[in-house]
Formats: sequence, structure tokens, C-alpha cells
Amino acid sequence: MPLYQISKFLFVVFLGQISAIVATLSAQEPVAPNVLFIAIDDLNDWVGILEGHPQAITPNIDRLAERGVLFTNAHCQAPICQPSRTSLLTGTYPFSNGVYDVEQNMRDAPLVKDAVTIPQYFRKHGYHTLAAGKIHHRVNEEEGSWDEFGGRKGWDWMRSIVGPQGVSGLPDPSIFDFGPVPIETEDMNDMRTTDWAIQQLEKEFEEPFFLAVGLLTPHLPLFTPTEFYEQYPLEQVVLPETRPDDLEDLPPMGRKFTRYFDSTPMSHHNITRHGLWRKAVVSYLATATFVDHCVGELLNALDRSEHADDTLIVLWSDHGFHIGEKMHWEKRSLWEESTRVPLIISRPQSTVSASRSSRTVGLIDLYPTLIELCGLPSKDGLEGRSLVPLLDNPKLEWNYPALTTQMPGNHAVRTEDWRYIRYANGDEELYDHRIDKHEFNNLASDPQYRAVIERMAKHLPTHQVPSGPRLPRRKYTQAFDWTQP
Ligand SMILES: [Ca+2]
Ligand SMILES: [Ca+2]
Repeated sequence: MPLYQISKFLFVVFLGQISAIVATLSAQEPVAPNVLFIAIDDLNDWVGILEGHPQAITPNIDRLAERGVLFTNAHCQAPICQPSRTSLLTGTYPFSNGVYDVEQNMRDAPLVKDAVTIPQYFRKHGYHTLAAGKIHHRVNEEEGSWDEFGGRKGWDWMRSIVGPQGVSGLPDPSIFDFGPVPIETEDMNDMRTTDWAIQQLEKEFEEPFFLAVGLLTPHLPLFTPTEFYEQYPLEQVVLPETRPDDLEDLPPMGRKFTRYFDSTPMSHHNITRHGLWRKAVVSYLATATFVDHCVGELLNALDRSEHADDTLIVLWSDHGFHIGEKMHWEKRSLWEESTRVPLIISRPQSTVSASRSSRTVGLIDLYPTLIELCGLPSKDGLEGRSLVPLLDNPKLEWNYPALTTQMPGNHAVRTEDWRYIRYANGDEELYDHRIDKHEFNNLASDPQYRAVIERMAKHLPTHQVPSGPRLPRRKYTQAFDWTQP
């Protein structure tokens, strides 16, 4: 064979091999990562790396942040469990889906009745979905989402161990109790949930999995095993920074929001009157450290499993928590303490590691983000936006504010520099986060900020669907009119 023919022969063979390789590659499905979806209940920014409290000990959440992107300016869309979780799981705002309050069933709202939630969407697209603990607000709402559900254990058994007298020292601890409890760490609800999830991580799966772990701590009651409580000596703990005159520049609706618990033992007045603020701070810090311990156990189990290299991790909390800031406790407000949440996304093969993004993002953005990260088809009707561009470049320009709604008509708009609140009756607040991270100085009545307010107000929702059907009020919620002072 002449040389040119040999060359041509070899070239044809070479081409053939290339096309065979290309055919093999295109025959393979794109590799969809597994998802470890860690939901925490009521954890505010008292997380080491978020610096919401100078003494917070959360080494495991901190180390997760070191292998992904930490969103330092992430906010919930509703400052209470049910509407926040409904918003996240359906990818829609409360003012679009009609779930505004804790005393609603998600699926009773006409616009959520047939909504396809994140786990349902993953399940529909070939994922094996598993969960334990609290992902949806009510345990019956978990039905239809999971191929396997590891159960959820409530708080009542812990209260029965503690007894009616409680551990806080409050005369009536039925609504709010806090402190160390005689329960072993491994017996805590969240360790049961964590252990179940660890058992799943030790298994092999034929399909990619979506494993959701819903940790209940630090939701009330703030019970922790003694070993966590003892990490924070009572006399040395730092109280949240507050000002005695902080409420004086609030409009009537703002002041009203601080009074939700006034007729209950969980009022700021009652807790300080009994000298228990410090103990409550220690208890909250201890619960944060305990839930961080659970996160650490999960990360360790994932790292030693065969799924370590192809699992993406998302960690979020459903809303924040006041511990005396603005003389307010718990959630249900439109200030930073209620809306700011931990949010970390760690990709299995991240090109950008150990990054922080200070762009304003919302939990509503998780649905489109997860779809994109896992290569699922895009979905119509989602109101958030994928954070993948920020995962690639955490400093990317991002002019999308975060919106939070507390009952119909009350909204907060948060940008990197500002928080603007408008209540149902038209009352307003404005805070400059560049110089006032505690939101002490309400600037809304100062004429020089009118232009800022007008700019922020453009982001307020332009529609509001009516609330879905309401359930009977339970003992821990109060009759309260959120529409007028
Ligand atoms: Ca919650
Ligand atoms: Ca003030």
C-alpha cells in the first residue's frame, strides 16, 4: 500500500474511533448529582460564620460554608414556618399562593392545592426522594413527596420528661420554655432524624437521590442536653445589642408588631422581669450548637460514603428569630432578626470554593437553583431566580431585592444597603444597613430619603391573593389584627 493510502487508512480508523467515543459519551445520561437538603427550623444568624452573635459555636456549619458558597444576605419570604416553607417548596410568594400564616394547611389554599413542590418535581424527574423530620410544616403534608419517609417525632415527649414546671424558671412555661434537659444527645429528636439520614447515606441507590433532613432545633422549646448548655457560661454570655428607646421612632404598626406576645409569658417585659433574658440567650446559643452537631454528623457520614463526590449540599433555615431585639421575641416581624437566614450551597465539584456572596437572595430562589444544578427541565411559574450565576461568581452584579411578607399587606424589601418596610395601613420604616445593621434608626420620616423610599417601593408586590382557608387558632398563637395599629 502506498504511503498516502496507509495515511488515509489510518486517518479513517482514527475518525472511526473518535466517532465511537463521541457516540458512547452522548449515549450516557448527564450525571445528575444527589442532593442533601438540610432544613433547620428557626435558626437565625447566630451562626459562627454569619457573625450574628459573637459567641456562637457552630464549627460544622462553618466548615460546610468553607466548601461552598455562603449567602450572607439571604432572607425568608415569610417570617414563620408554614408560609416560609410553602413559599420555598412551591417557588412562589405568599402574596401569590395565599399561604400567609401558620394556621393554614398548605394544600387547602386553592393556588397550592395542585402545586408541584421541589421534592415532587425531583421525584417526577427520576430522583429517589427521601426525608425525615420537618420539611413541610405539617407532618401530613409530607405525603406524596417522598419515596421513603423516616418519620417525625414532636416535642411533646420532651415536655413530658421536663414536666409542667418547665426548666426556664418562667412561672408559666407552657408557651415558652428553655434550658438544659435531662435527655441524652443521641435521644434528641434531631439525632433520631440524623441517624435515619445517615443510614440512607450508607446505602447504594440506582437513581440519584434527593435526601431531605428536617431538623427541628432551635424551634421552641429551647431544650438542649446539658453538654451543649454548659458551653456558654451564663455570666459571660453577651446579650443582643438593644437600645431602650429603639421603639420610639417606629410607626404605630411597627410598635404593634412588637406586641404580639404581650399578653403571654413570652413578652420581653415578662422575661426581663424574671431575670431570664440571659438564660434564654444561652439556651438559644446552645440549641444552635446542638443542631450544628447534627449537621456535623451528616457531613461526616456523607464524606465517608460512596456519595461524597457526587452530592450537592444545601443548608437553609426557614426564618430568623428575635431574642429581645426591638423588645420582641420569636419571629413574625419584618426586621432583620426575623428575615435573615443561613443559606449555604455546596456543589460536588465546585469551581468556586470557600466563597461568600453578600447579594440579596431569597429562599424562593432555591427551587430554580436546584433544578438548574441537577439538570432538570425548567419549570413555569417559579417566582424566584436561579442562584447558579452567583455560585459561579459570588460578586456578580445582582440587583434583585429580597421580599418578605408577614400576613397580607405587610412587606419588607431588602437590598444590600437598605431595608424598607411598608405595613398594610401605609406606615413605613427605612434602615440604612451600611451604617445601621441593628436597624436602630428609622429614616422613613426624613424627607431626604424620599427618593430611596420611592426606589425601594417599586419592588413591593403589585398583587395579593386572598388567604387560603384558616384553621382554628391553637393555644400558642394569639388573636391579633395585622392590618391596623
Ligand atoms: Ca420555623
Ligand atoms: Ca429605633
